[in-house]
Amino acid sequence: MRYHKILPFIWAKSRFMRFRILVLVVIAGLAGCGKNNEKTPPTGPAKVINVPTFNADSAFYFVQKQVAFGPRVPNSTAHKNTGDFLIAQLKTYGAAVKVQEFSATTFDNKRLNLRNIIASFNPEKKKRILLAAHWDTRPFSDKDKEKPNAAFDGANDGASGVGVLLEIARNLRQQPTDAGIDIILFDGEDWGERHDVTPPQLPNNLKSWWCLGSQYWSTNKHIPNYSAYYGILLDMVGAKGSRFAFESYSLDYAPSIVDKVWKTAGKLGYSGVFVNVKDGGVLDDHVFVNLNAKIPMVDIVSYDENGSFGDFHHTQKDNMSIISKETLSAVGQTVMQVIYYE
Ligand code: AHN
Ligand code: ZN
Repeated sequence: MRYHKILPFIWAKSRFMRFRILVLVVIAGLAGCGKNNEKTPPTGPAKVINVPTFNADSAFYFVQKQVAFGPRVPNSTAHKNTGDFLIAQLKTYGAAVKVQEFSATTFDNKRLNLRNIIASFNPEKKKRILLAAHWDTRPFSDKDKEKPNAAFDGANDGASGVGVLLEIARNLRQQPTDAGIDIILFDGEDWGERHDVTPPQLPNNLKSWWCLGSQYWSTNKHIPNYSAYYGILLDMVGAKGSRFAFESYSLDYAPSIVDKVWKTAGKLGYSGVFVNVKDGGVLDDHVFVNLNAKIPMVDIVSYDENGSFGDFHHTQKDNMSIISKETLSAVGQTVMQVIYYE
């Protein structure tokens, strides 16, 4: 017996014992393989957490599902039905859902009935992270040469961020995070002034014609003394070939969160999507969360190389044909990695 010199402690006397040891070793090995997606932490002490795998097929389905309701233009039936669907879906994932109803006036003097949808996971936890996206669609594709007045699908602008958050919510039911998570779906983000008009003067209660839902929520929080450790906003996170640069309001208000998110993306292999490039500021829902609610929030928002939102932005081309599972995955897996390590 040559082996018993090398491995004396596992070289059992009888063939039966050797077989039992072999079975135990195989079982232990298989148990180890069952853990999926084991990653080392992005920073700090060496705790290892199994972060679930973000399912891009599921996220894509959630984007498609919203688009199938029709353009989610405030005051329309599609908008009402989509809101009802989102509330019901978040409840199935075990979240405590609050609906904040309010109305607001637009630059073109329409009175809108709006709903912010707030889904809380583990509402008793003190340490909270806020994730957000807008669920409404712009009422006109004013950058479209042929149809500047028609509604459009908003697959990327609106539905993509919500699709990623629904897929994260689905994972939160199956595997909770240590921190409490609040998902806010803002309404009325996208009825800002047309690019071809000069808007009227703003009323006292508004700082912009854009972002009506986040302006309302940040000055009328669903829980009066609500705060969060930090927030992450997702806006236009589904298009093929997207790239996410450092957005400048995010850098101003929440530089350490920008660092955390982009470093995490890099470690997961998404540095081609989350680029380490500074870009301009986007007046988006995170600005009002930072300014009014004083919660440091970053915006993951797509720019092309020229600092614009892509040739499909606010046109009829913003439909399912531009949605990419790779982009959805890069964003979803990065956000999950970040929140499961808190
Ligand atoms: C402006 O264009 C002023 N803000 C971009 C916010 C936005 C519009 N996000 C989606 N659609
Ligand atoms: Zn938009």
